[in-house]
Amino acid sequence: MHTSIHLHPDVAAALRDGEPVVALESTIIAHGMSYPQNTQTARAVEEIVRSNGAVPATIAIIKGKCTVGLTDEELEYFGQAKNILKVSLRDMPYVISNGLYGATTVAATMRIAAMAGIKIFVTGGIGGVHRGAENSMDISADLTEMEHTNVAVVSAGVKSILDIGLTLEYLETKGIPVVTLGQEAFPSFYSQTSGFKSPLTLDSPEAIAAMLKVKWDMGLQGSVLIANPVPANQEIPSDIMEEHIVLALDAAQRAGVNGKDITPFLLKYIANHTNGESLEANISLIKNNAAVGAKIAVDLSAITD
Ligand code: PSU
Ligand code: MN
Repeated sequence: MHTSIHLHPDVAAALRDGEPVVALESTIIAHGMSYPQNTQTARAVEEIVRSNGAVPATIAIIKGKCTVGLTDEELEYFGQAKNILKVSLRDMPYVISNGLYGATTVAATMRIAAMAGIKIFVTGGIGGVHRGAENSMDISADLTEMEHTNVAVVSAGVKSILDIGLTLEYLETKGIPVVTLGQEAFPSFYSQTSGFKSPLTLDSPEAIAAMLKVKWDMGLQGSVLIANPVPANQEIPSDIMEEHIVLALDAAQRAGVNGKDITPFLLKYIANHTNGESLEANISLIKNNAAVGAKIAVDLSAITD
């Protein structure tokens, strides 16, 4: 195994015994939510994974080591520390060679999960093709990573800060299956719908696990994007979100924000301008994803020999 990887003993034991493990990202802790909701949510999510029969493995880079499964103190540090670098794939060698701390995005978390042998990864929303990408060329490395790496991603769909239509096109081009749990509409994070139909629909975690097994058994490389709609009683309708998103994009442009800073800027702006309502939806959908991801991991390990 790669020398700069460190497994938490619980994670190492579960992987050795072929027990289900669920990877979780750390950018959402350091850059996606503010303190103390970030650490409270991260702990609650780990607990939900456990209560659904899998072992949680929150992934981050600690003093240059890819760390799979954080201690409670480490998790607290990521929640509180300022200036933790947001680490996507291109940032990994720099952060590791300099012995730094890094909060891993979907792309970096997937890569480290794959190095450790974890198949299922739970997050809130993935990065994708940004609105205006025809000029900015801003397409998240989450998508290119999903083309190559055999780790399935459980999300609440794609946030409409992105161009959802182009993101779905990109996923199709790269051969990445997109499957929504239990409904035909593709969800958009805060909302159960997006105006787009999901390319695929399956009705149970078990059916999704069966699809993952077939894909990887056939040697079809890459991820599957699993979309799990936000619970109905927590959803914010997409027309209301759209108003906030337009204002957030405008504020980002006026502030000259670009590159890796744009996604955290938009997330923060929206959280600050929706009176905590979006934060509540965010917390609820990630917990919901944790339960589904753990069930998929349990079902997948049951059919894996
Ligand atoms: N989208 C969300 N919530 C998030 C992110 C994206 O709805 O927290 C975070 C994830 O860590 C994702 C990253 O991998 O932002 C994407 O950043 P970028 O667009 O710079 O690739
Ligand atoms: Mn980008």
